Amino acid sequence: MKTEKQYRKSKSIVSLLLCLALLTILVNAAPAGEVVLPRQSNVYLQTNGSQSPEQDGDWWTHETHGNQPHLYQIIVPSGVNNFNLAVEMFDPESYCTDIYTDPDEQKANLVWEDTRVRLLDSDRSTVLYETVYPGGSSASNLKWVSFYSWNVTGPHNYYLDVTLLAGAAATVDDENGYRIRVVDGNADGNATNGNEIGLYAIRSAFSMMGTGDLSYTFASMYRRSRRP
Ligand SMILES: [Ca+2]
Ligand SMILES: [Ca+2]
Ligand SMILES: [Ca+2]
Ligand SMILES: [Ca+2]
Repeated sequence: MKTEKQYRKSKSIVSLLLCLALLTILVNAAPAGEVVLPRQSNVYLQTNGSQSPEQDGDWWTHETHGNQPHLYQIIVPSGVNNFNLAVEMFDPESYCTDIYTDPDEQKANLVWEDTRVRLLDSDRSTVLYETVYPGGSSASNLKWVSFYSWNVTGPHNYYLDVTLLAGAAATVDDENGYRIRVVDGNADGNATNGNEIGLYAIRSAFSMMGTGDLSYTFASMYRRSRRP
């Protein structure tokens, strides 16, 4: 078993966080309309507890800075009619048994915290569904699991927010890596006619896993506000 010192040293080598301040498009060109966020295999989304180490780079969730949950957007465009939208998550819980393949980190309080994922309506506040993935549970560890599926009609925007929850220990400092996917974002079978369901990161951070020189490529979409 690795000592805590070894653990921290290993993680400092393999992980690099990049905060997103802009709406970022990460649409995957995977078969059958699958849309995965993020699309590169050695990169995870990573939501950190509000008291996680500041130097790990998650401005959005830190209690003295953004102090907000990570936020993702699902855009259902016009032309989608009563389509069953299924969202799945990879490794949504905070629990790690292999520091070289799993980006989850327990950090200094040595307690695994729970992670809450909520589906919000277009107003970003009405909660349509939520589930809590228990910290320290192997049920979803390093595997895809269903989050939720529901019927959608466009145009309509949905949101997902992800938050580490403080448990009995009060401190919440885990760093939870995961992925999100829309199982099939191509409601009409035509992948190029502009009505594909999209999955986007609005507030998030990334964790890059691997050794040596690491890189990640992504595209950003800037929304120009209309002049009055
Ligand atoms: Ca895990
Ligand atoms: Ca913890
Ligand atoms: Ca995880
Ligand atoms: Ca289509």
